[in-house]
Amino acid sequence: MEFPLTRHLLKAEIHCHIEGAAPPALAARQAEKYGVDTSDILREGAYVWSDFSEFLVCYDRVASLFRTDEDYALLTESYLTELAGENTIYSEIIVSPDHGDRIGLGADAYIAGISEGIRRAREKTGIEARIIVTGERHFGPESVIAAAKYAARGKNPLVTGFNMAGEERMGRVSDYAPAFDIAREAGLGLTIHAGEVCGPFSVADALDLVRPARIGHGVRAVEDPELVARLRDLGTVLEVCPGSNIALGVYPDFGSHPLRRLKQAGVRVCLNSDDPPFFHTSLAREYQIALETMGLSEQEIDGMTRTALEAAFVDEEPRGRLL
Ligand code: ES4
Ligand code: ZN
Repeated sequence: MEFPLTRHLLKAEIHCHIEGAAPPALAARQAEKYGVDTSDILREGAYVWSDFSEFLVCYDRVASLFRTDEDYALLTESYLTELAGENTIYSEIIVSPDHGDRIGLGADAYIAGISEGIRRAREKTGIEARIIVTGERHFGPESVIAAAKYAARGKNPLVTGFNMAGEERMGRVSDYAPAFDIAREAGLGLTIHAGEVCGPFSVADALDLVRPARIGHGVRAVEDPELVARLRDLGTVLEVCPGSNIALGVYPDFGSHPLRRLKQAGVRVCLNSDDPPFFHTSLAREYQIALETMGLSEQEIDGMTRTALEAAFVDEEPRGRLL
């Protein structure tokens, strides 16, 4: 879909899950290639799920349809090429070595495929991208710690950060803090999904125990004014994904989404697509909605793009060139 009102704006995002970027048509082709029945998760060209738990199950099923490094190279290349076509200059891709392991590909080949996709897209379009290794919270603390150890080995220069995604209601942040200690020690940028499904306590725990530069979502911090002030004072960047929040029912509509309130309170925020085809969105659509429905000016939107690039886990080159 075209979003002409924001076509001319440069865009950047720092929160998109690689398997979450798979269009349903591509997932269907993969399922056919590997002879997998997907009638329960793919219907009439759309993913089928009804709440956050079902979404996570659907996500893991879609991930299991990508089985070789070339499958991942093609997925990454097509996602980044589409983004570049919407005037996007930078993307940070969230990847989970567990998904590589679970289909028997292995984490190295999984990340090599994604890196190859980045290389091809950069060559074709000039788009820059980096990789954020993530642990999936619902796979348990051991697996999140293993993901951090994997990222900390530092074998791939495109891997610049560590994240935790998945079921926020599982366990407490303290169970997973050792993973972030490992990643911090290795010099990786830290970000964590918090305050998406759970309330302000989840964001406070993340700040206390992880000390991340950024938080994935974090929007429910708005329920606690003192926490909002703390985020503002720390300069923590919230990777806000409005379309994701609406699709998952965190807020009923864009009018009640807290992006603008957080921004006006002085919290650093940026726009992201999260799992675009799962949530019937794209980065361009998020930009368009911010402009048309959420009451943000072009100048404010440019400011959010700048925030994403300032907060990117990337070296001074290319940051200086992109900013
Ligand atoms: C996710 Cl929207 C969301 N939340 C938490 N974990 C995720 N993994 C992929 N998308
Ligand atoms: Zn996410």
